[in-house]
Amino acid sequence: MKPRLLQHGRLPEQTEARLAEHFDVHPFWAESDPAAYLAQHGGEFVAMTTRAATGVDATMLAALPNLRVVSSFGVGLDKLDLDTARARGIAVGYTPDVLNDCVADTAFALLMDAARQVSAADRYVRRGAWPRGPYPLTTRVSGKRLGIVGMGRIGRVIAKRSSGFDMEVRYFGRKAQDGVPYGFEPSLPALAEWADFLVIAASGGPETRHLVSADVLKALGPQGYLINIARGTVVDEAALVDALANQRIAGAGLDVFEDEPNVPPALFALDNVVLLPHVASGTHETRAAMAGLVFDNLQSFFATGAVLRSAI
Ligand code: 8YV
Repeated sequence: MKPRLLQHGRLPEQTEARLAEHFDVHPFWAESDPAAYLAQHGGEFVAMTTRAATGVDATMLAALPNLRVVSSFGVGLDKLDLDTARARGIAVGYTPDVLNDCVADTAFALLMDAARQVSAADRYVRRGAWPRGPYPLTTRVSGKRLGIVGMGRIGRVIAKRSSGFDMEVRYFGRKAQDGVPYGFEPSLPALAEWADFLVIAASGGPETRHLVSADVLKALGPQGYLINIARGTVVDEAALVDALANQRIAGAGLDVFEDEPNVPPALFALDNVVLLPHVASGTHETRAAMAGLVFDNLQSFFATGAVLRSAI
């Protein structure tokens, strides 16, 4: 008999087909009354899939008394109740590393766009403004100072990308990392003051909530740019909107927001901010690799008792 699996959130089509071959899958994302369904059927499930942005909270875990394994699509753990999973001996798999390159690429796309105003200049051409005069000058990227908040797997790849732009790199985090050839700055305001570009690559969750405060933005200053490919919660979004609207920082490139998919409307009219709909890992290649790992984590769990990439 195939193990019963609760699918929380859609996955790429081929992965859903592959899961259906090996598991007795219930498409929970299609339920009109999810709580009522879980109250009646929660005890049937031994496995579940979810997505980093969807997660699984304490209430849902309590409604799944026989759950043995969660396999999450994504690297973020801020929406997964790992403490409850650990206490109950539930294995949790996730998909780190396979997305590092594309997320770092997107950080650089945002950085280049914010500084050189690629999107704003494109809008300028499209609205027929060019014949009325040249586009204003923008800001050089090469040779500038890059501050990275969170020198983890993704932060390291962003730092590596920056060597092609001859940038000097320093970073802030919980502690200095062994084997990292960049300067550690133990104070975030000091890093922001030093940096021309401050890139957020830290995990989300309560520990990093509003780490980038109004004071940090003030330290970044009117010549500084903020790039966020991590989680919207790491930045005090109201303070960021205010800083952008009043040119207290030069600009920003944002892939993530505090209340996705809702973006503060005050940002829509501003040309000094580039807005993306949380797509940093969204390439065919990377999403296929992430989906493959969602499946492989489950298969490994049922073959060996352990997921390949454990979040716990
Ligand atoms: C995913 C992400 O697109 O991996 C993560 O944590 O934020 C993205 O790669 C998304 O969260 C999957 O639901």
